[in-house]
Amino acid sequence: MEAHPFITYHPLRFSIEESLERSKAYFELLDQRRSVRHFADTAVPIEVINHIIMTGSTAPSGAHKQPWTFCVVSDPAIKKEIRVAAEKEEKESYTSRMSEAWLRDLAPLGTDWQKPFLEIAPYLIIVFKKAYDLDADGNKCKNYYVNESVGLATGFLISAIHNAGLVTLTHTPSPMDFLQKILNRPKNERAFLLLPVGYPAADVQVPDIARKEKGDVVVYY
Ligand code: IYR
Repeated sequence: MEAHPFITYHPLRFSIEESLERSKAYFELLDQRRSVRHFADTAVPIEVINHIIMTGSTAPSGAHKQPWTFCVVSDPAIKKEIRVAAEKEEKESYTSRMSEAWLRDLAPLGTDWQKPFLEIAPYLIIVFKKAYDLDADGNKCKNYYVNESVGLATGFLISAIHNAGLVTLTHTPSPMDFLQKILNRPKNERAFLLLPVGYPAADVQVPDIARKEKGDVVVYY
């Protein structure tokens, strides 16, 4: 592959005081994020969703391959089809595939096999990972660190959703291959994560859980 020309990068520059202030403000912003399972059906402009998606797509990726596709579903018939298929898998998971220990770990979060948010949220964003790409002649081109790359893009996406005053949830119906079929995705794409996006239901409740303290997540050497 031909080398890219290099250009001068002009990074953001802040004083120490500004860095302190901005790093604290950004932490406080993201620390307010909660996974929300109850949505309002209030409309959200597609331009907001487009900005959010393009923010996700700024994530770093292996060899800059950007091995992701974001599918945005607002069509009620497709949302319903996804809900029916997801609930079928989830019912099976909750009643026989998940271990006792797993169900016990989930109990405080109040999840179950029913997923009404898949129809209520105005948008479902389904993130697909591309195991490989196809060039113009149909040859397979390898992608690298696909899970890491798509995980990073999804993280950026979630922070952008929160920043816009919207809420989401990382929904992981398992197995997820029904999404590839319903959305008619090419065979180099695999569903990675499903995120309902919208405004929260009025007076929405979330589990009373706390995040780990600094001493539990960081070690200095
Ligand atoms: N996929 C199921 C179960 C589930 C699993 C984990 I790990 C969670 O943190 C939450 C739910 C579901 O989406 O309900």
